Amino acid sequence: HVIPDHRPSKHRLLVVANRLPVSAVRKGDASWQLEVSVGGLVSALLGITEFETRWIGWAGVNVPDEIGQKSLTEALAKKRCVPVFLEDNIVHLYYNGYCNNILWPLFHYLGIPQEDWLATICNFQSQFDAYKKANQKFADVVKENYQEGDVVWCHDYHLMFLPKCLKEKNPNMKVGWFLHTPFPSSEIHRIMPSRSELLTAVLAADLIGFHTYDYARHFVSACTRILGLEGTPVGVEDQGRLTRVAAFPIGIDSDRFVRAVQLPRVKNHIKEFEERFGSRKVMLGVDRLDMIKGIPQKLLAFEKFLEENPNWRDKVVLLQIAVPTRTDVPEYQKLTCQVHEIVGRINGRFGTLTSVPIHHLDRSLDFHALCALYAMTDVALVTSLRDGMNLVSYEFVACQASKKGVLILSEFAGAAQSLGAGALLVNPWNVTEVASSIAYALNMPSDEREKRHHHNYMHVTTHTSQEWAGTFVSELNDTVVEAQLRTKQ
Ligand code: ADQ
Repeated sequence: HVIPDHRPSKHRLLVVANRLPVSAVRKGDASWQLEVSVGGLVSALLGITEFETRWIGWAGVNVPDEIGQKSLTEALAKKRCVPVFLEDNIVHLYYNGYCNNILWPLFHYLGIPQEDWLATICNFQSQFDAYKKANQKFADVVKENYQEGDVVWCHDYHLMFLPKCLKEKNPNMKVGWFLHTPFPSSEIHRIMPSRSELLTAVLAADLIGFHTYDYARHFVSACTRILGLEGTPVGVEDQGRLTRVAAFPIGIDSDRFVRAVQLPRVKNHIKEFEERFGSRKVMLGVDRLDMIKGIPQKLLAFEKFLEENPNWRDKVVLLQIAVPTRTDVPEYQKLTCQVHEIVGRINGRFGTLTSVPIHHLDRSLDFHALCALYAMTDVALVTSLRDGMNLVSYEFVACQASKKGVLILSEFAGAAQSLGAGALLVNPWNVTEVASSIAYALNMPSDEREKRHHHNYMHVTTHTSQEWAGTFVSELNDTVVEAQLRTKQ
């Protein structure tokens, strides 16, 4: 049957995410410097014109005093942002502890970090309590800002309890939840002491979204196996109430990248890089320095490639740009050391007095330099051990209209399901396979490169972030309207 369109002209969309898209630095008692960060989610939501968007999230700073809280709230209001204030000890247990030490590694199949697994298990309950408390704080702020008819879109593993908190307060609120990481096999989710509570809490939402069909399927299996609920082709049913579960693969604001490579500023960067690397082929890795990105595995594969292909040694360079994250965590510090050690070894083995095979940078690049690198690269190497989607692979493709370079992509990144036909898919744990894919990519005939690039370019430029956000929000709206009609019948 046809669902009547009950959508009013300009409803508000409340986007709730752990971090606001703005970072705040305190300049004085009542003055703040705000810096907007243009991440994937921000540009995705810029494309939604049907709704008036407001953000609710943590500003990333501890503001214990009322004067500060009031002035920051006022400053952020001009950017359509509403802050959630969290005390330091809650942030420590909720964000560093439960979110990043437990959910992040488990959702990426890494298990509990080995170094402090005893402490993690002993502190589990206090971290979980802090997680629930933090989610409740987010819910309080949503409630204060909610107006009848608003659509509320909760994001990511930080806020799995939020749908429950929101629906308890207002069962009629339209609530959606989207996970940016993978949802693991139910066998992994089972490990979590809070496995049932988490699933039940998130099921309070009207619509649950994942990047891929596999993640959605894992989630439905977890609900059937752990909670004993019924999985249907469209979601999970609990005592007659249906929560819709579906795949909504994210994209990028491809126009922004396609246009950027035409800018004189970017063209100058490209020229500079081309002069610097001369006739050498350029391979590129751009990642946050995180365990899930498989940077050591990538380097080992490149080393094997150089070992097996002496003729390529002075003809190729790998640029690895790794932006540091969570630098205070020992596990991440260890990863940095490990990466530096491997880079040093490879450069020592295969470098010459005038050149080295790997340029490794521990930093982020500005947007224009990044686009220039994407545009002049011959082969991009994405070797995530697990990755919800991986937007770097999309950004690379969007910037390659003229070069038509090759994408080597991990089969464990969500992007493998959308760019798989154009990319060379690899298992990042198999360094021999990755090394031979590098050789294949560098030698690939131009007609094959063009065909593969065309496939990916069409995908990236049509499945954009704006389309992703628009589809999710309108499905959420329709899901609720449909459910209301069903209960009236
Ligand atoms: P991330 O794990 O951060 O995102 P990704 O999707 O690749 O991974 O996005 C990273 C973003 O940061 C890209 O826009 C990229 O340009 C930028 N970036 C990364 N390294 C950089 C560097 N060195 N310099 C400059 N910019 C850099 C999470 C999930 C992903 C999922 C996204 C979106 O882990 O799987 O695709 O959310 O849902």
